[in-house]
Amino acid sequence: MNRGIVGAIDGKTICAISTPAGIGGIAVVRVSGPEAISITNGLFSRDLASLESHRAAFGKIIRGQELLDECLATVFRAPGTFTGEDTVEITVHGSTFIQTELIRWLIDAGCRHAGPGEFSARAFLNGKLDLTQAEAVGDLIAADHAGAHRLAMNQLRGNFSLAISELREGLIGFAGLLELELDFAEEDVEFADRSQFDALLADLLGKVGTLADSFRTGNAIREGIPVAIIGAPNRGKSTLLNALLGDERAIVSATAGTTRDTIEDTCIIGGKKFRFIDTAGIRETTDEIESEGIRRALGKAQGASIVLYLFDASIDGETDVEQALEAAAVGSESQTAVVWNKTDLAQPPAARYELEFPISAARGTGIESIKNWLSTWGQTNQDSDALMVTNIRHYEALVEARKALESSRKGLVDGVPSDLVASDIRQALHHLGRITNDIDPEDILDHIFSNFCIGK
Ligand SMILES: Nc1nc2c(ncn2[C@@H]2O[C@H](COP(=O)(O)OP(=O)(O)OP(=O)(O)O)[C@@H](O)[C@H]2O)c(=O)[nH]1
Ligand SMILES: [Mg+2]
Repeated sequence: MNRGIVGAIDGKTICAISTPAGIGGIAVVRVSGPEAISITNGLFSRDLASLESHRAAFGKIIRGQELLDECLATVFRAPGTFTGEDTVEITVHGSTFIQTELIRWLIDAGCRHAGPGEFSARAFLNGKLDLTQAEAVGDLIAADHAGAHRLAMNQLRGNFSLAISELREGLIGFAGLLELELDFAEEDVEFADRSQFDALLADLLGKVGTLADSFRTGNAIREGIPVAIIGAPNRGKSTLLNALLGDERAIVSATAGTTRDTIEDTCIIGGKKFRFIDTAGIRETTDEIESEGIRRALGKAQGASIVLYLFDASIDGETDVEQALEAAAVGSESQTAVVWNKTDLAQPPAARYELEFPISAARGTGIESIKNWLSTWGQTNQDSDALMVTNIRHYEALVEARKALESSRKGLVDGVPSDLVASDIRQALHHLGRITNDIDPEDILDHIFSNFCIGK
């Protein structure tokens, strides 16, 4: 039977290389578990057993007559460690031979090789992190730009968990009163004030809704905010893509219909990652390949957070811009900017839309103002650090909690029996609890930790 990571946690001392695979100046091997200090001690030239917690000792890795490396061993004593167990971090020279040999020596001495995410899973099981924080460790390591880093850090510091537990606490009190009513069902009393309850549910629904709705933005910030560049052929879409990326990524030519497939690439602007998507020029065509390209272009426009719709100032002056935007049926959740290109050849018509950028993609003028505008995307007016949901598991739980809250609110209005309302409230509590600390069935935990890599 396939035992998952959580099921496989056996109280044994584990070891793994925690730095990336390959050669480096140094590498860190982590050992965690009840025998972490004694096992490492058996391979180390100096006495680690007497070393204070959070202290490092410089020494040699030695087995019998065999000298493997000179290294630093840092001792962390339970419970004040990441995993909550005794831990030793051995910093060796980063040769692949030394790293794998050290792991082999540790295993010979009684360690087990850690499973993926097992250090974090142990931290969770020992109550050092709640689930959202354990997940944030993974996100923090994966963050490759400031936006993703800030979201992960916020979550790691427990801000998200705090918001969820506040929501739960609000509900728990009322749930208790409702349950009490059930105990006194014979007497037909109401302990829970219905109008207060309705106000509480309305407030919670607002908060849960805001969090759930932040997923689209939060996820885009983490993965790269999708920006589709669309317009008729030859408007300079590929030239704009290249200008935004600062790279000759796409082929540019005076032939209409140059770009067939969509071309995507990311770059970081103002600490946020953007995923720019250059697309095939939209026009009536009988060419099968081009038609497919146009179909994909329109699809990308619909899935994008931002659409840059390009017009050519030298030929589109009379074009019905509104109709073109409508025909592209840009998704209601995308923000569209009208971009007038080739302003080196002609002046664009007087601005009529909320967002218009006059540019010359070929000369690079106006590109900065597009970038400045992009870098403000996703910022709420009040607080640029507003909590955002970035994890699909959290999003799903919030959506379920919202459903249960809506149903209990409706139940109150319709005067359904208290036990049904109470059952909806319990559902809402269950879904909120799932996000942070409810001990879920093992398979869910396994699913979460198996997305980690070994050594985490
Ligand atoms: N004068 C001028 N020419 C430009 C500008 N931007 C692009 N062009 C030219 O316009 C032509 C079309 O540019 P592309 O970037 O290939 O246009 P596109 O929208 O990607 O075209 P398709 O892929 O065919 O849909 C090329 O000859 C570019 O050099 C500009 O700002 N000024
Ligand atoms: Mg093109």
